[in-house]
Amino acid sequence: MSFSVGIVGLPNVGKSTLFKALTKIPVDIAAYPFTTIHPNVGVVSVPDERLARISEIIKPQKVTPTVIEFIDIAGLVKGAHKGEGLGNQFLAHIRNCDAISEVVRAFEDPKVEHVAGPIDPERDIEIVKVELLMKDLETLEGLLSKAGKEVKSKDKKALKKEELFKKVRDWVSQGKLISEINLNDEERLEIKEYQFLTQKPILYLLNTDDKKYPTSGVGYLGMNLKDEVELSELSQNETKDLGFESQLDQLILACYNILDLITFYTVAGGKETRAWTLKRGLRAPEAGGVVHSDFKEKFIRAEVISWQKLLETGNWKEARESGSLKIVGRDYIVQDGDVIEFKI
Ligand SMILES: Nc1nc2c(ncn2[C@@H]2O[C@H](COP(=O)(O)OP(=O)(O)OP(=O)(O)O)[C@@H](O)[C@H]2O)c(=O)[nH]1
Ligand SMILES: [Mg+2]
Repeated sequence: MSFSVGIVGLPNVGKSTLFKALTKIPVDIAAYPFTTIHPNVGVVSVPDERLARISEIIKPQKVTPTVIEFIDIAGLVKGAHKGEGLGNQFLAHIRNCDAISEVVRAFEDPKVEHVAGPIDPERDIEIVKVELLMKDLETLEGLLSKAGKEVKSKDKKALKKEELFKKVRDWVSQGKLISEINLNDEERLEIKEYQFLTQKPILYLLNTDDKKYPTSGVGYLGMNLKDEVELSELSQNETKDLGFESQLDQLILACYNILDLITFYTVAGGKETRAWTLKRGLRAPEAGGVVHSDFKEKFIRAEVISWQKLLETGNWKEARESGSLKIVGRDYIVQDGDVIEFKI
């Protein structure tokens, strides 16, 4: 299972252009709004210097990076939550994603219509924010009316849940994203199952060729997607001379980071070095489950070494013999960069 990032934004801002640059999948890109109707789905390898370094010493037959999924979703417009434009359907697609990468248009081009009027990134961000909030509000009202019925049966748990829904509803109706509301861990977990749109982490991507915008900041990257897609069609040799540095890797890693993911590695007895993705804070059997369902169910113990330590010792056998491999049990919390061998 991979984690997914939904590419979200107004029509004609460059969402499919980004998707194509990332995945190389030939999708429809055109200068009219609502070119994309059904979502495009593709997976992208996560760039990983550490995997390359580990592979240099293990020398496996095969090297497999971990992946992240991108979903190019139909453009949304003001009033989408009430059915404007392509309406509500795309909101369901956003619901299924783990994070959002919002493409914001800052490029000027008279040939490419902008449905909201003149170029104005801040206004566009606000439009999308309001739509996502309105959708969450609608979901919360639905949950509250359902909870109201359950509360009549005087169930303590139901009562507590209703209180939580009310608290969240009040904040959302004041324009606060659910990810920004001050909730404790228990509350956060409690509402997680409802997959609220504004509880998902967001990375803003400003699509611009204007040097007045900085290329990165907190929660945002600036890049020119038209250049990126053109560059992605060239071979490595051709791009070398252009002196253009792609920022796609930076974008993939930024998405990885907002999802709070870590990477661990397996070496399969030297046959294949492979990177895997795990939610931060999970334990060894869960990591095993990512590799193979048996590794979770029949987990006994695991041998673990950090990737740096493995490089220092030189190879797996050496690491074992010198006592650098740690033997860990079910409770071990997997760390970013661990190289693991599961024992079942
Ligand atoms: N000048 C310029 N044009 C761009 C840039 N990025 C995308 N475009 C053009 O803008 C138009 C729309 O791009 P798409 O990638 O199809 O936009 P979209 O957001 O997927 O649009 P919808 O699917 O309709 O919601 C195309 O003609 C692209 O070539 C850019 O950075 N500069
Ligand atoms: Mg599109």
